[in-house]
Amino acid sequence: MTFVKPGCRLVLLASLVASATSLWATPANKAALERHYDRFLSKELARCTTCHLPSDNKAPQSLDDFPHNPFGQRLRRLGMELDESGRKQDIPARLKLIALEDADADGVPNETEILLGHNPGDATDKPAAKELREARRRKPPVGDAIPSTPSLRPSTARIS
Ligand SMILES: [Ca+2]
Repeated sequence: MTFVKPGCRLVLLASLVASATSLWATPANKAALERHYDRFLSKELARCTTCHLPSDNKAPQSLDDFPHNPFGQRLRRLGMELDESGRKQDIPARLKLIALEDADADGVPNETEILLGHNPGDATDKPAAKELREARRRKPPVGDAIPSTPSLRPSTARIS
């Protein structure tokens, strides 16, 4: 049996907790995304690939084996910025802050893409012009939490 000094045990325990936290962060963030958009989130977006690039790695060792797509990178970077400034940096707060941004530069705001079932981190997946026209015509249901977000209000939506 290997002897580990008490001080080293604490460091070892801290590093194990830190690595476990980073491994569990993605499922927690995915769950937060699902809670935030609730029934407005399509099944296709209730997946890791909403924030991460697809991977064929069957034996991942860390989150580095699952790089972020542009949307995931933006969420991650914003979380670090908010944390450094001591502001609330949970997933709902971050999603609201980048709702009108266009992470994948496909011309459609992040939240518009999400609500129309398209990946905000994949420029090859974006709503067709017809979907955007129909979305502009729809009035948000009264009393729903999600339609109160600015990107769904016809006067503030930046759908082109
Ligand atoms: Ca997209």
